[in-house]
Formats: sequence, C-alpha cells, structure tokens
Amino acid sequence: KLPHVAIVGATGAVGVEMLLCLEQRNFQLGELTLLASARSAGKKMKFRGEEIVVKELTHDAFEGIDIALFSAGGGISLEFAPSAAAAGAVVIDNSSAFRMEEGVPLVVPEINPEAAKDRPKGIIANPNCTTIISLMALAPLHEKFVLKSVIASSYQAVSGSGAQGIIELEEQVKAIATGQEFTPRVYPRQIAFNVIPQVDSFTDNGYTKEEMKMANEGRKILGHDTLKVSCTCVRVPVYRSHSVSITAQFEQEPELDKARAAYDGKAGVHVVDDPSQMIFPVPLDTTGKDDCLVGRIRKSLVLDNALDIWVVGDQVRKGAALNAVQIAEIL
Ligand code: 2RA
Repeated sequence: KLPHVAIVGATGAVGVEMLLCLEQRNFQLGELTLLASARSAGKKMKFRGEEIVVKELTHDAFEGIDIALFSAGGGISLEFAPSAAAAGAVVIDNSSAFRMEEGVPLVVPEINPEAAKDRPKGIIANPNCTTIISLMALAPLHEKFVLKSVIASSYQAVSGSGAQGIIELEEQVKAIATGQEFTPRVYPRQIAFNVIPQVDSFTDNGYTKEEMKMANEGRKILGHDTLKVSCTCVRVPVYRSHSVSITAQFEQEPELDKARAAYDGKAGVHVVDDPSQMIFPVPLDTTGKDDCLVGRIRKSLVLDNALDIWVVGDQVRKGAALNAVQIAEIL
C-alpha cells in the first residue's frame, strides 16, 4: 500500500516547496492531504495536475496518515505532532520544536540516514536550514580529517522568514527605487541594501538562537559531542539561498587536493571553485536547485590544520523542503 502523506502548513513557503519536491521526485504516494490554518482552509493547490482543497488542521485530521510533513512553526508542531504520531503517522518536523529532544533523530539523509530508523516518539526532526547547508560542506571533510572546531558567518536569505520575508525585501526595494516611504515589518531594521546581524532572538550568552542551533544541531547530527562551533548569523537582502563562510579546524592536516577530492561522489554537494576564472558559488546559482555548492577552498592563514571554505544552498529547498522529503524517501 502506498503511503498516505499529509503536509501541515501546506500554503507556506516551505509547504509549497514540499509539494513541488514530492511532484518533481515522483514520490510514490497513495493519497495526499493538505492541512493549514482555518484562514487557509478551502484554498486549492495543484498536485500532479489535480486540484487538492486545503483542509483545516485539527487534532483528528491524521486518521490514516502514514507520513506527516510539518512546516507551520514550532507552536503548531508542539501542539499537533504528538496527535499525528498517536494516530500512527511518522512525523517529519521542519520546526525547531523537537530537534534537540532525546529520542528524536535529527537527520540529513546524505550524512546520518541511519538515525531516521530510531524514532521512539514517531517524530523525526529536520535540522535548521543553515545547519543543513553548512554540514553538507563540512561532513565530507569531517569524514576525511575529523572536525575539531568551526567558526562561521552566515549570509541568510529573507526566505528564511517565510513568504513575508520575501515580500518585505521586494516592497522595500520598490519603495526605495520610487522614493516611497516604508516601515520595516518583518525585521527590526531596513533589510534592502542593508545587512542585519540578528536571526531569531538573542540568548543570555550573547548569541542568537539561530547561532546556537548551528552549534547544538551540528554536534547531534555528526554525533560529535566535543565539536566546538562559534558562528554569527546575518540576514542579507537575498531572496532564497543561504551562504556560509566557514573556517574549519581538523585533527589531521587537510591537504587541499585531498579536501577537494573529499566531495567526489558525494550526493547533494559539489565543488565550484576556480578563482582564476572568477568561478565560485553565489546564491543565484543554487536558488531552486537541489545541490549545495562549495568554493573558495583554501588553507587558513590563522589556524593550523584548518580550511576556509564558502558554501551556498537553497534555504527553502535543501535547507527545508527537500531535506524533509528525502527523509520521507528513506522511510
Ligand atoms: C531563518 N533559519 O533563516 C531560519 C529559519 N528558517 O530565518
């Protein structure tokens, strides 16, 4: 029997991309149920040429569901994921609600697919987009040279704030171009032609929740409790792809040619790196695409046994929707 799949948050930026990924990857499913808030219920969405009416999310909406893809924010996941699991569905949750919970695997299919099998709560967590994109570049190097520490700065697309983030950037650019007034809504400051060194709220150690996600989730996914991570997450006026500048230190000397070769044959990531020809990854290269791209690979001038690298990936796709659908494919 082919699985009955539900998407919770089907009308959001990630939900829409999940639908697209299921279609484009010809995911074998028997039935598809789209769930969203009362406000969005009744909307019609297209899947494989058919129209599907979005239903209102309720606790008893999960009867007969085999796989429930959630992307409707942490509050909705906390409230409804247990009901979905209780109804027998495997929940793949894109929110941060359960990521660090004992007994909830945190999975990037190319890195720790086996973790998905051990899911006593019936919930599998999808990592944060910046973590996924960074680890797609770091995992092959970790395999070869054993990671010790990571110092990173991210350049995060406005799509990370959902459709509203994209609308905010678009509206501000138009307003500035035509000399109109505008008031920032989604971000604390103007995002057009600016950068904001805050993603998610600040914690009491001076880092934001987003920056601590990279550290905590990275250790859990790699099963590497002593990994040290320090990062600065920055919002930039880019629509859909996150970029991350990383200095990674290893136990062993990361020879450059061996470092490049570490990506050979690795699914979901490849090297785009020839500065002499001005070849390096930019956000526009990965938008709407599956793969993360790595470039600017060079020996650190500061730390021993360390590489500086640059990685770019589509935040909505590999950063969220595609990774969740790939976890469903493992099931
Ligand atoms: C962001 N990573 O970019 C967070 C959530 N998607 O805003």
